[in-house]
Parts: sequence; C-alpha cells; structure tokens
Amino acid sequence: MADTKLPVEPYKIKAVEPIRSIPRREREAILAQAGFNVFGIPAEKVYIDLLTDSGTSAMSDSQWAGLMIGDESYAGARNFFNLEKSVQTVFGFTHVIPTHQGRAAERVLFGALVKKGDYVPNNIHFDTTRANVEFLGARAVDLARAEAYDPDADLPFKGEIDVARLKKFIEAKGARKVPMVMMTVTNNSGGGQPVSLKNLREVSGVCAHHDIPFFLDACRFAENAYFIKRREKGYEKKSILEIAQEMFSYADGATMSGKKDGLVNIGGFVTFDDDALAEKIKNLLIISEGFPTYGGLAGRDLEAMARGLLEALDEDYLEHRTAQVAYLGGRLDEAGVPVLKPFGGHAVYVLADRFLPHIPRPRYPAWALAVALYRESGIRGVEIGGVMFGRREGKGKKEVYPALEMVRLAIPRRVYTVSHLDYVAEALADLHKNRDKIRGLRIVRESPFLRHFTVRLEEI
Ligand code: P70
Repeated sequence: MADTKLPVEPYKIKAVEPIRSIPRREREAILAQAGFNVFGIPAEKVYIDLLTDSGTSAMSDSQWAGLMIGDESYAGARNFFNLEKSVQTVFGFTHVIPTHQGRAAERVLFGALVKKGDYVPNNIHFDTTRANVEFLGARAVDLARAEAYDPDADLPFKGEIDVARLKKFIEAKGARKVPMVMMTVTNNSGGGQPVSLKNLREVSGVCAHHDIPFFLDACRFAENAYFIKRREKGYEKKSILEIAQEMFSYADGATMSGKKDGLVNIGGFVTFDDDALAEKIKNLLIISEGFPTYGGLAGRDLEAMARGLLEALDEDYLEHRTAQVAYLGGRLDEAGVPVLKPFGGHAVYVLADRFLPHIPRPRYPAWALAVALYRESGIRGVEIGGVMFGRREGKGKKEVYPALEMVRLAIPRRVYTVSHLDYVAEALADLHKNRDKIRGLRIVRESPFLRHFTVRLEEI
C-alpha cells in the first residue's frame, strides 16, 4: 500500500445510512428535555455518534448473508453449533453458553460463583461488571498497575493487573473470599489499554496457586491480541488467532459481549471448561435468557456472531481500526486537546479535568464536556468519570470520584470514515478554544445502580 498517514478503510461501502446535522437551537432544546443526559437523546438527532463501540458495528456482506441461514428452531439450531465452533476455535473452551449480551453472561457467571461478602478483583471493572458484582453484595476491586491511572504514562501494556498487589490482596482476604479473578481486555475504564501475555501468564499463575478461577472479560480480545502482536517481544510473526488462543489458554473461561469484537449488533456468551459450573449456569440461564442453545438470541443473531468473531481476527481490519483511533487521537493532541496516552484500541479518551480546569469534580467536568460537545457539534461521546463511577461513601454520603475524569469518543467498527473523524477533531479543537464558556452541572435525579444511563441533571 502507498505510504500514507491516513487510516485508509480496508473495505468498500455497499449500503449507506443517511445522517443529518440539525440546527444548534434544536440540540439545545433536546438537551434540556433529556435532562442533560446524552443517553436521553434520540439517535436521529445525533450527527456523529461516538457514544459507544458496542452493538454499533457495521456487519459485513458475509454476516448479512448469514442472517438468511438463521435456523429459528427453539432447541439445537444449526447456528448455535456454528457459534460453538467459532468460539471453541478462538477461545478454546468446551462449554459455550450464548446470552443476549455481555452483562447477561456476567450475571449468570457471577450468580453461580459469587456470594455476599466476597471480593472480585479485576484490572478495572467496567460499569456492568462492577454493578453485577455489587448487586450480589460482593465487592468489585480494581487492581490495575498504578500507571493505569496516569494519563501521560506511555506504556505498551497499561491495562495490566499489578501482580504483587493481587497476591497481597488474596493473602489478606483469604482465597475463600475470592471466588474468581477477572481481567478486562482491553481495559475499557483505563483508556482501552491492552494487557500483555506475560501479565496474563503471571495472573494465571497466582490464581492457580490459590485455586481461584480466572476469567477474562473478553469484549475486546481481538484488539488486545493486535497490540500484543505489535508490542510484545516474540509475537511479531504470530497470527492474531494464535495470540488470542494463547491469551485464553491462561484463563479458565471468559465472558463476552459480542457487541464489541464479535462485530454484531446484539449477542454475547460465557465460555469455560468446568462441567459442574455449566450445569449451574444453564439452570440460571433458562430462568431469564432462554434455552441454552439460543440464550435470548435469534438463530440469525447466533450466525452473525459466529462469523463476526472470526472476521475480527483479520489483521488488515485491526490495523485500520487501531489506526483510526490513533489518527483521531493524534489530531486532537496536535490541536492541544488533552488526551489519554497511549491511544487505545477502540476509543480516544479526552481528559476533561484538564480541558475544563474551572469546573470542580462535584460539578462533573467530563459530563459537562460531553453535553457541550453535543450542543456545539452534534457529536455524542460518553462520560467515563464522576457520574459513571462516583460513589457516595460513609455517613455523610460524601461523593468519592474515580481517578480519571474523561469523555470517551468510542469509534464504532467499520462505520465512520476519515472525514467523519476530521469533523470530530475540528469540532473538539473549536470547543477547546471556547472552553471558558462551558458550565458545570448538578444531579437532580439518580438511580442506585448504573446511574449514568438514566440520571437527570441541570446546568449551573
Ligand atoms: C461500552 C459498553 C460494555 C461492556 C464492557 C466491558 C469491558 C462488559 C460490558 C457489557 C457499555 C456502554 C457504556 C457507555 C455507553 C454505552 C454503552 N461496554 N465488559 O460502550 O457488555 O453491553 O454487551 O452488556 O465494555 O463500553 P454488554
């Protein structure tokens, strides 16, 4: 390919979906109506939607063709066996239990393993894993290496677990209180940062020593594998499939949201080897998700995921995807917009506390930035900061904030082109020039779990 700094798309476009920019004053009214929560904005009123890379992928022609061979039998649909084969090829575990999405996989797995008073370590729990652990009365504990919280630390594998801390933690609490250890690949809350095979091997060793099951939160396993190929010594010549297989070889199982590296709009699964655990989980699954060969999905959805999981291993695709993220990040960096580094696998993370130093944490600077970005340019990002991860602690219910206060610009897979990214970069650069005008917010209504999805706020 000709030498270019542009992330040139390794595909051509066969179907298009129109998008439209609406006038600023209409966006202003929509924000007020939505309680200044970008989750409350009708998607048709969004111009460039970087809310999430979850379930927003464009499917390939092969996946669309796969929908037509969807077998909608209640039990034993052929597409289940196709999915089982894909998962067994990549993940290497015997049991494959489909669920409607990642959080359902978490719920049935944790439901079978975790009880009140337990601790579940992770590098950094993302929102739904944390909520599912806490909903069971257990504690979700983050044990990422210290640099994960330093947005300037330029490390190849900033998503790693601090192995020494993990050991100490397990020894302090006693292995009986730790029913499982998880590792999120890539580490979403910490900037979409990968973990190395070396770290996976070490964590696996610690867990094996204490006889604790080790599970990967594998949503973005292919992006993680790509970074290993590029950054970990000795893996330059391995295929993405081989690297993924080695990643999973260190774990006892994985939960998966197919909505990310499964390249589908809906779907997930949990996979592992333990037969007794499979029986327990299938019983839980039948209560809410459905029979174990469909787990809340249509046969056609299973087929799309069976194909998407393999497509996500394509190196040209992964090179382009990570290049898109780096391109947007690089343009923002050049324009003086503070961004987390190095650039991760699925999103650019804007450092809102540096962008808006005049807004204190209790006035939610990242939330304010996400609101301003939509108001000024029709772009929707998401706050990963004080509203999503803040918690009220102690008698006074004083709010405690996470270390990082960010707006995540997640890039949907195979959806946007370079010009869309250019528009985003220019809009944010403009906003940065006028940052003094952005105001903080206060919460007027919130729910006890995952409050960011439904919270209502007002501007101060
Ligand atoms: C995201 C979405 C989902 C997710 C995840 C990890 C590491 C499990 C899940 C659950 C959630 C989200 C956040 C903000 C806006 C919209 C959506 N992450 N583990 O975008 O999977 O959604 O299938 O239940 O990242 O990061 P599922």
